[in-house]
Amino acid sequence: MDRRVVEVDVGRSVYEANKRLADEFRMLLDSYGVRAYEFMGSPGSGKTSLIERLIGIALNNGYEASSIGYIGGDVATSLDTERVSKHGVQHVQINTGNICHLEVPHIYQAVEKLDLRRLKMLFIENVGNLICPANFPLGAHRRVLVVSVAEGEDKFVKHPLTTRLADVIVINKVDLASAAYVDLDKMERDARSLNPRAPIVRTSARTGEGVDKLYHVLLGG
Ligand SMILES: Nc1nc2c(ncn2[C@@H]2O[C@H](COP(=O)(O)OP(=O)(O)OP(=O)(O)O)[C@@H](O)[C@H]2O)c(=O)[nH]1
Ligand SMILES: [Mg+2]
Repeated sequence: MDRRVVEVDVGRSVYEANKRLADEFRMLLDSYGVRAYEFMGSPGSGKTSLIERLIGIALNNGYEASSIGYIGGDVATSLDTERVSKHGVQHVQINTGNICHLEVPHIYQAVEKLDLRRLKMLFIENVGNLICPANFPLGAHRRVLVVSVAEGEDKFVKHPLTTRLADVIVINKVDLASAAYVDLDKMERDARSLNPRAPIVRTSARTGEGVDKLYHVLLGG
């Protein structure tokens, strides 16, 4: 390794304790028959926009609004929850203050405000951050990583841990790919080299391209 590069090793006990809590929360969800999807990604990558699109598809497919839940994590504001609440779904905003990711205790507080007995599908939007959420799984059945082309071509290789841990990888804002001079095939190859198992879906939350495919990947797997 280049001697000028320093790698930081954080103690494992915090991560392990969180993982145990996440497993317990997953069991709670399973006991109510709820499927949960966690969305991680940089600020502005399109997490809320994609969730809104997916909610729209679920409603068109016959899901009742009350059977869909949304927990939005943000440092401040309830802007995302206000957007999502327009679809009539159950919703809770969590403001983390200066914490850069959600943790399981946040989610327990949030679900107290949801009617779990009615829920079938729960979207959890983590705080916009490509680093911190990775080590703190929340117990969702699928962890969805959203990277937009506007962030640059290199985000997967610069964030290998988050890329490896994702169950589904989304390359969003493909409508802007040529304007951003991004090679989508190269992005996909980079993601695939780090994570051979996760489906990779190209989407535009603006035009709707690829969102049906994402919906089926999430519900199918
Ligand atoms: N052109 C284009 N714009 C998009 C797309 N997806 C989202 N946007 C826009 O990008 C901006 C950020 O989208 P959000 O959905 O709020 O992003 P986010 O990841 O939820 O952001 P945070 O919650 O702040 O982390 C908004 O102006 C969206 O309209 C897309 O596929 N194409
Ligand atoms: Mg958002």
